[in-house]
Amino acid sequence: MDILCLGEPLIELNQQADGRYLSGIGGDTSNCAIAAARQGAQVAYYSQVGDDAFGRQLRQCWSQEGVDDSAVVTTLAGHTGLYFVDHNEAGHHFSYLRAGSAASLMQAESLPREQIEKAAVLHLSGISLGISDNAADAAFAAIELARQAGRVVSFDPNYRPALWPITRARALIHEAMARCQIALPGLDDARLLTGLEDPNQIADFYLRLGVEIVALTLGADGVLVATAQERKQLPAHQVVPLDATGAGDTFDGTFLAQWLRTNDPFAAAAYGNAAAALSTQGFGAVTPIPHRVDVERQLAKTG
Ligand code: KDG
Repeated sequence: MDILCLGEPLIELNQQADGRYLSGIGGDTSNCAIAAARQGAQVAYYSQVGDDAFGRQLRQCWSQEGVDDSAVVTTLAGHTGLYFVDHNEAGHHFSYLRAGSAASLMQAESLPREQIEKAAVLHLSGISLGISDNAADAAFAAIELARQAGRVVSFDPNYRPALWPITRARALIHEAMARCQIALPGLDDARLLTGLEDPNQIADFYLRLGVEIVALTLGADGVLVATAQERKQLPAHQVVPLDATGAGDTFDGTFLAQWLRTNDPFAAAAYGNAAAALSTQGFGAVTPIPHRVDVERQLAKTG
C-alpha cells in the first residue's frame, strides 16, 4: 500500500450557475485519496460512514476509483455527513450538516493498525482534529502507530473556521504537524495558524517544528517547496478557475503519489501544481480531479 488517508468523507451538494445543486462527494482526505489513486498510486481510506444511502454512495465511488475501503466502518451510531458549496465573487463557501456524524464518532481503539503500519505514507488533516475529541485522539494515535512503524506522515492543516476556534486549532494542528515529515498547508490557513504573512517565514516555521518537506500552496502564486537544504517557488499554471473546491486536496494526493514515484519533492510539487490547476476547471471536489494522462499533457504543454 502506498498511501492510507484518514478523515471524514462527506456527500457534496455543489451550487451551479443556474442555482441548482449538483450532487457529488467530498471530504478533504477522501478527495486526496482519489487524487492519488487517479495517478496510479495504491491507496486505502479509513473512516466511518453511516448505514445509509450516502454511506453506500461513498463506498461505490471509492470502489470505482480503486480506493481500498475495506477498513472503513459502517455504523448505525451516526449518519454520513453532508456539505453544501455555494459560490460568490470571493470564491467558494462551505455549509455543513455533519454534527454527530459517523466519522466524528471514530475511536483510537478501532484504527486499522495493520494498514497504518503497512502504508508507506499516512495522510491526515486538521479537519479530523476539529470534528470531535475522539476523532482527534484517533488521528494522534494513527500518527503514533505510523511513526513507530517507521512510516512517513503527511498533514494538511485544512483549517475550517466553522468547526472550531482558531486558538484550539492552532494548538492541536501545530502539535500534529510536529510529528509529521511532510507539511502540505495552503497559504491562507498557514497565515491564520502561524500568524506569519511571508511564505518563506511560514516554511521556516514548519521546518523548525521538525517537518522535513514543506509544500506551501500559494493559489495564484503557485507553490513554495522547502526542505532544510533547498527551496524553490514554482509559478502557478495560468487557468481561470471555475470552482476551487478540493484543489488543495488534489495537490496533496497528486504530490504524494508523485513523491513516492520520484523521491523528489520539487518534481512532486511541479506535478501537484499542474494537477491542482486542472482540478479547478469543473464543478465539484472529485469530478474534475485529473488522471495521470491529463497532468502529463498539461506539464508537456507548459514545459
Ligand atoms: O478541501 C475541500 C474540502 O474541504 C471539502 O471537500 C469538504 O472536507 C470538507 C470539509 O470538511 O470542509
